[in-house]
Amino acid sequence: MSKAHFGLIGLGVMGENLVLNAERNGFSSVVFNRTYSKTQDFLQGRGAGKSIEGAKELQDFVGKLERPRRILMMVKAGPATDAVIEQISPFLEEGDLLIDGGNSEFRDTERRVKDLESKSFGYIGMGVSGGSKGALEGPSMMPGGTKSSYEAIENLVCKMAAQVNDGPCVAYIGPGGSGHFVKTVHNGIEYAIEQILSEAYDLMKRVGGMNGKEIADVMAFWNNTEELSSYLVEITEICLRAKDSQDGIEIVEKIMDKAGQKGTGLWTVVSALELGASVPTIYASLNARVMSSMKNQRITAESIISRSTIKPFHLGNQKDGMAPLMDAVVLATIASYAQGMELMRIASKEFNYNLNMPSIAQIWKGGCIIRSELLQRIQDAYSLNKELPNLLIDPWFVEQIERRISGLEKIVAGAVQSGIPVPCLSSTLDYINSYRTSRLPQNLVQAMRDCFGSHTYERIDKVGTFHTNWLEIGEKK
Ligand code: NBP
Repeated sequence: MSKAHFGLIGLGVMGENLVLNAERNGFSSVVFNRTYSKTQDFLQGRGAGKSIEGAKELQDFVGKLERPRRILMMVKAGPATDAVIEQISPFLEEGDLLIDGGNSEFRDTERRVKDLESKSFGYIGMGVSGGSKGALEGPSMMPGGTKSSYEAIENLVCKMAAQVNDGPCVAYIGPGGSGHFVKTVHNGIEYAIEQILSEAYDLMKRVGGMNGKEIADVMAFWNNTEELSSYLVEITEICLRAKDSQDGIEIVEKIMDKAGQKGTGLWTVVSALELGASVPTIYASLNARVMSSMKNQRITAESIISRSTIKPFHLGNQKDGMAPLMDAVVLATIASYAQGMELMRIASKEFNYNLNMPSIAQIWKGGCIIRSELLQRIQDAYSLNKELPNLLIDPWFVEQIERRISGLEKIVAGAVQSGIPVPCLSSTLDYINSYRTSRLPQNLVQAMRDCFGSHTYERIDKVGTFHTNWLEIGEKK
């Protein structure tokens, strides 16, 4: 019997769809799942009548694959991934390749690449984005590891990936854990855009008094513009239109206002802090989730600390897509991408990833959760200038800032006066204002640090490191 082209471990939401995708693209497959009943259910259900067979034991699974073996693991990140690697390793032979498609922490991937390659196996850490539908129809994939390992799966992943005008949404990212690093940043940007759209919804609801249908109409308008046309705006409209079949009430209004933040969003912010990258809009979205989960405390605090009353202010007209609010959402979305790209640029230097920024923008244009028309502009900006320090200074983005900043200012000011939290919108304004200010007040921070701790400081009028005996020369009234 001929051996199968491709093996998949982990028949969860993603694994099931990815193996159907591979099979549809001409790769006969073998599947393995820890709980065998799931394998049986799959083979009798969605996998029936296809070039997919199952295996109950890992040894049998490995034996059914052509060499060098290409095995995709789609299991929970962390100890589960290590457990699978440990269990399958005794059955692998030189040149066989393991691909981790889960949301692994990039340092775990660095370790696994080294470990597996020292045993003459190949190892690819591959971020996969697109949810269950993307996994089936064509996801965006971010594979990192040794180039020769990538070449062994290039044909497979290029066929499985989403396709856009200039090619498949997959490309070699770089060595080690770079693929998972890029996926982590992708998810950080995803957190931010979700929060930005939620803040816009909150303002339209609480200040504008708009209902779900009216807000959904605005999302539809935004989705027809170059600046905001995106998968996340599209699904926001869909979510807002969904009604409970029992009572006709919008389902969104019945959902508990708590969101978790473990994993990739957290890792994005931790990496940014470690690398000295400024990502305030992304951080604000993470913190918004932390605050959201403190539901009981918020309920208590609302009855203790009196809140500002809502003072109506102009969010815009529905027929022109709530122009000032749209300005604010566009700039916060741009800031989220800019911060993510900046974080990757810094990480690329620090970890020698040699990331190709236009290529990353290209593979995010289709299949993934943050796909948007804006990514074409981002790709163009980095194609024009591979060393661009920040997207905000590319001419097209400068024009956006100049055209829209007064809208962002008005929206943030109005929200502040009404006591409505807009963490992503307000931190975007601070981000842009800080970035376009050549002299910030950190001169005083440096003076204080030198005053209490002799930390020294640099001067703008002479070269060197200086210390002042502040208590002697400074005057106190
Ligand atoms: P699911 O939660 O649907 O499935 C998890 C799979 O992991 C199951 O097949 C489960 O086997 C297996 N597994 C676990 Br849990 N512990 C295991 C262990 N110790 N040994 C062997 N197998 C184990 O996950 P999913 O949503 O398909 O996600 C899979 C990976 O892809 C995760 O890393 C996730 O973060 C990532 N991801 C998910 C999405 C998404 O939209 N869902 C998108 C992108 C990436 P069992 O059946 O025996 O429990």
